[in-house]
Amino acid sequence: MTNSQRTVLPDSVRTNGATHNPWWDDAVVYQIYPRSFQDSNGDGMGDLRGIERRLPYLASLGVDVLWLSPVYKSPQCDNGYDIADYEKIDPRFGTMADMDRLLAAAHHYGLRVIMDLVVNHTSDEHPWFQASRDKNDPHADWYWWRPARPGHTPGSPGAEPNRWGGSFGGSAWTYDPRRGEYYLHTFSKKQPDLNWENPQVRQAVYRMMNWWMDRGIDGFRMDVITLISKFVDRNGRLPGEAGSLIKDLPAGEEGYSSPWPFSMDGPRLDEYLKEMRKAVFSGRDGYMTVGEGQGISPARNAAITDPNNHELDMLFLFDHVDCDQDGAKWNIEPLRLTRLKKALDGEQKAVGGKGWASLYFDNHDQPRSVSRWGDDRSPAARTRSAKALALLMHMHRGTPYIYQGEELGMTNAHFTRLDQYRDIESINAFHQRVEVAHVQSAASMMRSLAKVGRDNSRTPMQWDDSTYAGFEEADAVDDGGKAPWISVNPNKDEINAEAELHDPDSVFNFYRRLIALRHTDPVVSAGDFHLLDPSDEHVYDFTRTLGQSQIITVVNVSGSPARIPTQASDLLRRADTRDRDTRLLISTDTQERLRHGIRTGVLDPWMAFSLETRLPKEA
Ligand code: TEU
Repeated sequence: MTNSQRTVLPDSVRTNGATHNPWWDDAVVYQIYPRSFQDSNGDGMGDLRGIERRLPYLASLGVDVLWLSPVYKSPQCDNGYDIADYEKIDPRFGTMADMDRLLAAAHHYGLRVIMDLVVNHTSDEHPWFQASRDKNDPHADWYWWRPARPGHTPGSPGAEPNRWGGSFGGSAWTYDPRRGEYYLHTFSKKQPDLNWENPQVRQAVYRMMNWWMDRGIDGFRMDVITLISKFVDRNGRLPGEAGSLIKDLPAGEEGYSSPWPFSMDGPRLDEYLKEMRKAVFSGRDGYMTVGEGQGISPARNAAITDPNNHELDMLFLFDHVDCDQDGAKWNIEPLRLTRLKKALDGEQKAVGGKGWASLYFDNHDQPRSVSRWGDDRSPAARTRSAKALALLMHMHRGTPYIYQGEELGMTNAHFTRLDQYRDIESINAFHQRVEVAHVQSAASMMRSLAKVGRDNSRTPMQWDDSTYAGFEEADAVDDGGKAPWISVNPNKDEINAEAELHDPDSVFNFYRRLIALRHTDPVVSAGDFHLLDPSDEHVYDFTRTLGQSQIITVVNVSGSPARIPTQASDLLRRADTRDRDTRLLISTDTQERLRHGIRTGVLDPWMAFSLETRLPKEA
């Protein structure tokens, strides 16, 4: 889309006047997981040259911003979320020259590029951490080092400074014999947490961020940024440490206590974010920042993203993607739509006045939404449910994020053996829960992994129906290359970009229309959100209103026919009386089918639509 076709709204309408002309108020972001996107050299791993090759595809989809998951130098224990050098590109992905080329080429297509910023932790192979292992080095205090629990032999079980568990299994503490102390790692032992209390750490991070901004990137997606400030007592002790004034939580089913309540949205988070804003972004224009928002309530999101507070442009909240979990990540329940409504409504309402929302279902940590909350068991149900979920999400107010392949309706991997998984979280969780803590049987854990394991969204992008789905050439492998690092989903024969580009009814073309709508219809980007019928378990319905214009969105989030709930049916009836002022914006079905549904009050399975109407002026 050229800029001239875009609707430019006055400040008072864009984000309710709270932000001055943010360019991103009608933008759509596309997340690339580089190792699974496009391999250009036959080593089985996607790379920067591969991304460059696919820019025309991304431009034709119509997105505005590319978010690249980490491509920095890394031992890849967590697929790059363990960085050993922030200013180098990992050779698996290419070179810094490739990065510069990609940036220039993306900008040429009018696409901005934001990088993943992983600064809650580094790799244990980062020179900062290596230096920190020496108590006399200037970096000695750059990480969370603690002595063994008094009265225990360092390195022996039970000698850890507190009972915290790491997100990827086992204790959150690892003993380093060289230093004679433990270091904290919220994630794996190869991902030590940086000590943000130390101003030198913060300055080093800001320097590095400026270095990237000066190179021409357009902002950052900030990994677990809400974990950088941890709760410590007035003596600097973490909860549960010997002598600490704060207790840690009791141990959970896997034998460890959770650090999260004490590390999410900690006491100095606002201070750090403001400091970062000033040190990196003051005097810059045309950038965007989005933080991963673990532990951020909708109200806190409104404050952090309120432009007057100078922290972040937006955050990813978790309420809506966590709404089918019963306690642990691995205990998944079938979706109850009223819970999803409550979560999304809470997120939307809180930023009705000030602040901003991110809109997403899928990313590299989530399973594929079409398999999770849609229906991937037949091609027809898959296509319909993928569109229904897309329409539901994209008609909200905020910035939508599309994760690679979501625009094709790509599904979960449906792996059946543990050796098909690559993700450290999934593999460690299996061992921890099945073999160590015995909280789940092997069969039940395999079911959990198939539902919510992160590899579900990490299988290679499906470009065509060739052996490796166009992610990689089969010839390259025959010529001594390596097969893709993770198996290609066999459904590439049916689900692939090549087929969908030419099919006007494809999921891809549906996404294209949703994106264009956001660019051209100010009600989609700026209209106020209002949830209708919060207690209906089958149909998700809401309005967006801007001046006299109103969009009514109704989605049957089920594979059975569903009755249009009362509030929506009222509004539809009234819109019908103004039929010259009412038009269909987008729908999963033909006009005829849709009219039939509205007339009878019963929607087909996964039927979804948005109508726009003009409200009569109040007398
Ligand atoms: O994720 C942080 C996070 O807490 C989760 O979403 C995580 O993926 C896990 O599934 C919780 O069960 C971020 C990154 O997005 C993720 O890929 C990294 O593994 C993690 O941080 C560590 O950097």
